Amino acid sequence: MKVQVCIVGGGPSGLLLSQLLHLRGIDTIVLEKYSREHVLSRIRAGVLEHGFARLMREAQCGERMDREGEIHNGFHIAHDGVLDHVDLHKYSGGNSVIVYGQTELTRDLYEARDRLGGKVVHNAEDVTLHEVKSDAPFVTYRSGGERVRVLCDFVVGADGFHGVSRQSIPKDVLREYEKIYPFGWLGVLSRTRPVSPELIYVKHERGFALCSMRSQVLSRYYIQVPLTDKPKDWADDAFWAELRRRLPQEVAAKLITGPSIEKSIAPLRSFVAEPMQYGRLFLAGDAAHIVPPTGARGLNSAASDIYYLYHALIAHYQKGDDSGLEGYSKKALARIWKAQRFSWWMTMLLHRFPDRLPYDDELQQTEMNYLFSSETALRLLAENYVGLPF
Ligand code: RFL
Ligand code: PHB
Repeated sequence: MKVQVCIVGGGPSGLLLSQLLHLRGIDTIVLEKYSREHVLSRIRAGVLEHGFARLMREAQCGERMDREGEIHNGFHIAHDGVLDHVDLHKYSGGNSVIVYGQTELTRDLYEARDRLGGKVVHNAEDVTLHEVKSDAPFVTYRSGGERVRVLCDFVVGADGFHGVSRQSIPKDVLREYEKIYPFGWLGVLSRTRPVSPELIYVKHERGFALCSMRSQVLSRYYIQVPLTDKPKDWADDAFWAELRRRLPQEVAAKLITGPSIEKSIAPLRSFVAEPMQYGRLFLAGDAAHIVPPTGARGLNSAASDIYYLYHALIAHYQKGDDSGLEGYSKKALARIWKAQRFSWWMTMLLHRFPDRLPYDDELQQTEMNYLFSSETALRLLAENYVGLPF
């Protein structure tokens, strides 16, 4: 089989790129390791920045997002028993974010790929990248016992943090930066009315908590837990009791609880791989970088990679201009490091660190007090949270 661009990974990054390229007449294939049901069972991002939403519309996939997604003009930070407000709209110069789940967004992308007859292979086993440094790269995979070879001009590695693409870059070329935080987030999805119309990020002496949502009837809550905890250690009642303890009283009093329909623990990690290009292989999204979810930047950072790569590939095929492809890694990384900085900052501001010094506590408290005493500080927070331009 021969295509122009072979995309490894059928998560949001891979599907969005394939849809955008297809609409501009560029032939792609998406190779996904798991079934569609499995990909759609993962509960991940909930907050989209307007740049991501714009790309979804450009990909002709924004209709349901615009109909069912909720525009949020602000969020709260609870700390020291008070509930402070961050007015995103006011402090970012009129911007906002959209609350729309990654699961639904991925479903929309799959349906759009189906409508256009896009090639998406599920349960692609043993995907292997070959000769990416040459002018004739190819990718092989197994499907139903048969070995398939895909010849292509370019390979895009959009196969997430645990994928094969990044590992196909030789160790002496790749530089990896990593920071592991000493805790995880235990997340619960429940068919209940959210406790607040806007998200609430909570800094508490027992640990961080977050009240989020997918819709007015579907809530998503998180609490910070030790990395040694497992979801089965947390019965629903224990989760709700711990969440309640971390919320300001007036919020806890309004919390509606119910059975969990999903419960999982995500470790918190910051990670960047450089460069994001090796020969004809281009990395995008979680395959190249990870942020702790605190600043809601992960999927949104994937969006800028896809935007740069999409435009670079169009310029290559339509104008024979390779400057975008050559500059991709540098351009993408410049924005990625800003998202890294912001996610690290929000994580440090809101979590309880087991090995902290009294000095660290004082700094964290000062940072919080400063934030809500300075319009300049709120502006910095708001412009990063709604998404820096790309
Ligand atoms: P994905 O979603 O991991 O998709 C990669 C796909 O590649 C497949 N794959 C392979 N395919 C073929 N061969 C192989 N060898 C393969 N290995 C893997 C996988 O099966 C998968 O389908 O990466 P992508 O597309 O780059 O998307 C990134 C986002 O998923 C991620 O950044 C966000 O979910 C992060 N994130 C958030 N981001 C936001 O922007 N806003 C948020 O509010 C937000 N909340 C979150 C989050 C992530 C979380 N977790 C669980 C890590 C909340 C949480 C709890
Ligand atoms: C979510 O709803 O899953 C969510 C929202 C905001 C974050 C992280 C996760 O910062």
